[in-house]
Amino acid sequence: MIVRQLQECEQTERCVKSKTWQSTRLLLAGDNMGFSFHITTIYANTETHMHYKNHLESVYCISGKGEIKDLATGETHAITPGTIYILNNNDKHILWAHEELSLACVFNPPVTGQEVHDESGAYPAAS
Ligand code: 9YT
Repeated sequence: MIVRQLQECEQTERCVKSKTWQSTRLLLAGDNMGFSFHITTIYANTETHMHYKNHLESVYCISGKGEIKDLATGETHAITPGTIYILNNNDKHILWAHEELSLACVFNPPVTGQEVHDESGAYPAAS
């Protein structure tokens, strides 16, 4: 069994910071669970372009207010507490945080630890 605490992990290299977000990776590839689990904060009044070509991701909104645009269809969806969006087609998207967003994110395959977006909004493929 593995037991970890968000507030403790935030003080370690599990907490990765980028321009528009920070993410604490509570569960990583090295834990051999087949997925990774992160608590992500998206800073208020930001726009993040993402395209996880090498990963599937599910994102559950714990708190805050935002909006997501599916760039394949042009559709936008409100993100509010209780919303989950599931990038089952490696969907290219834009995420706006109208208020600070707290999100629970699951990646398959799991990320290894220090990934930040490349210029296309992706993380490298698992080796
Ligand atoms: C929602 C999203 O993908 N935000 C970017 C950070 C990502 N959740 C991560 O690496 O934890």
